[in-house]
Amino acid sequence: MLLTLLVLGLSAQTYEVHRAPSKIVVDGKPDEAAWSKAATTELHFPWEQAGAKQKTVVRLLWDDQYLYAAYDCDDADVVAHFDQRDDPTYRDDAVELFLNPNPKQTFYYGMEMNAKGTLYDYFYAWPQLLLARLNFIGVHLATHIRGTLNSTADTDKGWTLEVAIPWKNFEELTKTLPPAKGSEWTANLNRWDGVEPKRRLSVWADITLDRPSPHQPARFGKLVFVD
Ligand SMILES: [Ca+2]
Ligand SMILES: [Ca+2]
Repeated sequence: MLLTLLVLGLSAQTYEVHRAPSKIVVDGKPDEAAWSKAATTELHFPWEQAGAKQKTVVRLLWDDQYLYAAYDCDDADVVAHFDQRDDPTYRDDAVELFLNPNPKQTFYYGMEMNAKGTLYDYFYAWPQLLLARLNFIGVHLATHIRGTLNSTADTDKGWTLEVAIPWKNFEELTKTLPPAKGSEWTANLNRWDGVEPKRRLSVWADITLDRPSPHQPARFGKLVFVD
């Protein structure tokens, strides 16, 4: 029993999503006053992989229209090439947002976004079927590179990403949108950093697989929506 509690305690990530107190402009720079009201959380590195352990800080906010996310990625060499919707952006420098609005089941929505601001989105009827034909409607997404994209001639500082997702995109899994205060979704927040053969996955919720993978909805962390 004690061991079970310890294991659960170690795995349980919880993040309080605060309401944005003022307007956010989705321009790739999460520097609006509203972002200072968001809790910060840092991704971590459960697996041994090649490539540097570069820091990623994530923040989430919400308002009547949107769920917002901001990623701040330290990165000495920012690389991204894919530029079409539903391209395999996870092979570039990319961040991911996996969202399950109804944790009684294990289907979820995935968004994988590279440093160019290209979106690969899908509905994952876990584990049987990944439906990439699902395209979120009305998403605002932008990135800002602190350095030079796709140039190895210099040393970059990093990149940031802002995204705003209209609530209606989650209506297959919940009718309460925006979420009622105190309601709980589950999620994972991830980053693919670098390109093969030197690339590394960092995650928010450690999903305890032997191999690097962010997909394991039973092990996602918990988002709690608050004022
Ligand atoms: Ca902004
Ligand atoms: Ca899609």
